[in-house]
Amino acid sequence: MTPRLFVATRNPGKQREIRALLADAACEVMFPEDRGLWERPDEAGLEDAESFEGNARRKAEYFAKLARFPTVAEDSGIEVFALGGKPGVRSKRFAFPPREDLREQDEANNRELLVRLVGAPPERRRARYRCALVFLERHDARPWVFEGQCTGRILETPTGSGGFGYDPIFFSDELGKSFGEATAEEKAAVSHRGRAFAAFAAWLAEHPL
Ligand code: ITT
Repeated sequence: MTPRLFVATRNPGKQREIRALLADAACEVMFPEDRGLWERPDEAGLEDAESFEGNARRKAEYFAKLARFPTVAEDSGIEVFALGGKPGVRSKRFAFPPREDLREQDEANNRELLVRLVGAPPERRRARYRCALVFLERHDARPWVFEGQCTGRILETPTGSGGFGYDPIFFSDELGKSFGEATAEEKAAVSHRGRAFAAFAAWLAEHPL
């Protein structure tokens, strides 16, 4: 039987990317809704650690306990160097606390970041995306951590409609265009998430579930 891997994210943009990133891994990928795990009130306080790794670890432990399968969780976000790394671990709730309507949330976050950088020259718009991924064989097992990042700058206006979140305003150094303009494959090849999951997939190939 194909081993199953639980992926602890409810974000549809992440789910789409992670499904593709793990397409060649020898496992069946399941998300919370595939296990009938609907959002509970205690999930709201899960992500209050001060690091991406800390948040990913808390999500992985929480869901591994509920799902009872080997579990991977990731926490990610964008850091603008001239803003001291903001929004960072608060990327999702930069403009306001999390809302049901993710599209509205993403647009408000992008507006907030653009407002904070009004008039800033290119060198003050430098930024990076970061992703920390934590894998747990069981909820109380030793955590395995994988990380990825990619650099770029914040554009003055949103460009392109691909990806999700901050993608239309993130101009990738490596692609020479925004993640909003990139295809899913182009983004996956250089993105923070693509890199973290590539490292995890290589590890999985050596440590089958
Ligand atoms: P889960 O916790 O359920 O995984 P989430 O949306 O709450 O989903 P995070 O707490 O990790 O995810 O928040 C990450 C935020 O950072 C996300 O809402 C986006 O605004 C932003 N972000 C992360 N990766 C991104 C990417 O590849 N493209 C655009 N924005 C991204």
